[in-house]
Amino acid sequence: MATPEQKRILVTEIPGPKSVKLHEQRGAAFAAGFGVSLPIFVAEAGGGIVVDVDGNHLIDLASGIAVTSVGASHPEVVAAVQAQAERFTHTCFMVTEYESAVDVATALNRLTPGDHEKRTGLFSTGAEAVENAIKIARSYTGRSAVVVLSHAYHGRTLLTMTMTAKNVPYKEGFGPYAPEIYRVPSPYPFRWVGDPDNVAQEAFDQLVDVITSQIGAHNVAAIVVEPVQGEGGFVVPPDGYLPKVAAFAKEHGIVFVADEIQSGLGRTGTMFAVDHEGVVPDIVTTAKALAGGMPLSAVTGRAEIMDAVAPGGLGGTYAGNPVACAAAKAALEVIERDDLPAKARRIEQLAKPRLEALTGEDSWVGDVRGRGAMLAMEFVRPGTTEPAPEAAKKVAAYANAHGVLTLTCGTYGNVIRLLPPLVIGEDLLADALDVLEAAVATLA
Ligand code: PLZ
Repeated sequence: MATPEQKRILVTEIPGPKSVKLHEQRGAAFAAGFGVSLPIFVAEAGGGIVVDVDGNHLIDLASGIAVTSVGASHPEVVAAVQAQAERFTHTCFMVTEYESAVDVATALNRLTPGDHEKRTGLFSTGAEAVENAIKIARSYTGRSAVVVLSHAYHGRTLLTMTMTAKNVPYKEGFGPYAPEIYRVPSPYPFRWVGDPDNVAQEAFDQLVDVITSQIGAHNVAAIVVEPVQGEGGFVVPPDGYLPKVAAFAKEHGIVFVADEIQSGLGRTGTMFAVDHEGVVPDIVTTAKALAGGMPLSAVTGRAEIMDAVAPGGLGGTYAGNPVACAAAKAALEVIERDDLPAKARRIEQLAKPRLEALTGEDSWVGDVRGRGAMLAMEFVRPGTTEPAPEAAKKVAAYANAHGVLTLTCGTYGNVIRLLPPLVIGEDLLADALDVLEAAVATLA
């Protein structure tokens, strides 16, 4: 099947009649606990386009939440998946081995920051990668406390849900939560209550204070940060914060974990978001873009930390599934060969000035931020920092109705994020931005 025509085409209302019918059927079959951003049913997708069952072509500013950086049907990923599926779909890496898993591990050891000796473990989901990073850090340090940030998102399993900051919808009703998780303020410039010119230092001081006075640095196994916070609102830490935290962790024998599941593998314009400041984490978690749409995640870290867990201590039936590994080899090849980090920088160059032009004293767009192809607008009541989730919803609804698939995020639900496939065409991106501008104009 060829890549769909790279053009926004609306042939029905969004959602169209076929999608509406399928969505009704879904309600009778599928658990209600799963939300949906836009109830259209997909027939095919690729490049910067998602085609629904009614034949509408929507511009994809979601990438399945930062997964399909190479597009949702990249020919090389598709071919690799097909070829591997014909050979074998599964053996379980803990039962018998296959070469592609070692190849993916070797590639991640090379691509992640730092030239120290590394090891990688492969899993299936992002949450599993974060859980295993914690298991490894605890095993290595013999300590139990884990420090995370406000506005953090790390997953939906018991441990990672506990590490996630936002109550509704992620945690409500699911307690009791896992023990030994401590939270420190995120350096969120737009919402910082202290000195706006000193956010990095003040946030770092608060981290040190919480760790020293409430936990004891010698009890902390890991500090886990998203180098650009994802679900929490695309919060970019001000320069200096991450290097300070990394240095503090090093000084106290704490494992510094960068959760690059959303921000990694080219998304922010560098291979990893920590690369913007030359920070070298002890452990990096990856998933999402890693396998071009197939479920695969990884924990990559210093050899001495990773190998602290004895054989048998890590694993999972599907951990490092061979079809997913074949897809990852192809996706990583495309990301490197086609220099997708450069594409992300180009997306920033094209999109950010246009989004920034939407801000202003009487504008509902209070802040525009992000790096590379991980960009966001935060909506507030004009002239204040009071969150305006209704404005974000209105803009998203307008964009969706006009054939642009957008996602909201943020602790207050008032952020619209742009996560296009890194391979999106420039005309398509420009068209999507026209629609977003028109959407914001409806708020005035
Ligand atoms: N860490 C930084 O962004 C997943 C969540 C979607 P999984 N983000 C999308 C939802 O509402 O469930 C994510 C992330 C960061 C960890 C994860 C978890 O990855 O593959 O969803 O488990």
